[in-house]
Amino acid sequence: MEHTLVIVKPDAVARGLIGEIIRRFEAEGLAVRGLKMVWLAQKEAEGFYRVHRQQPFFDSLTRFMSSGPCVPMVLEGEGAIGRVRTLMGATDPQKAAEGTIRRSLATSIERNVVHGSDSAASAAAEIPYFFSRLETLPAVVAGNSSST
Ligand code: IDP
Ligand code: MG
Repeated sequence: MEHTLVIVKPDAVARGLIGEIIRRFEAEGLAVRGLKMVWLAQKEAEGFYRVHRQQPFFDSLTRFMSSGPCVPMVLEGEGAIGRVRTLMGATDPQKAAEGTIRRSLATSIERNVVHGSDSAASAAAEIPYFFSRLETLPAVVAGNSSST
């Protein structure tokens, strides 16, 4: 079983889309294994998105991600990382495939309602950024390399 970090971003929380976004993942057979609401400080958003620190959109992105509460979660399933990326759609909602979460719900390339880890290495770094071992189920803590 694979695990990935998903975040319902502050734009989606403000628009009342938490349930709709979780519903779309659950409807595809992905299981919620960790869930919380947090309000990041900008420094914490900068830490999470540090790979993008040289990007021109970094300051705007981290202000957006700290503009209100967001809902990080751990999703579990066979091939969960890739499946979540497919269900989310491209970063730019105008380029996202029909029926994807971003195409259906996002309002701009920045305010694109959802985050999903882009690789096993990213998931392994991003899950513990938000979740301690007390806050996830045992299989999540064991990691993506586990055979369970
Ligand atoms: P991803 O979320 O599809 O993996 P990344 O390239 O990792 O996309 O970018 C992280 C986040 O930064 C995006 O989800 C989006 O919120 C924001 N972002 C990416 N590219 C741009 C841009 O060109 N302008 C503004 N914001 C952007
Ligand atoms: Mg990314």
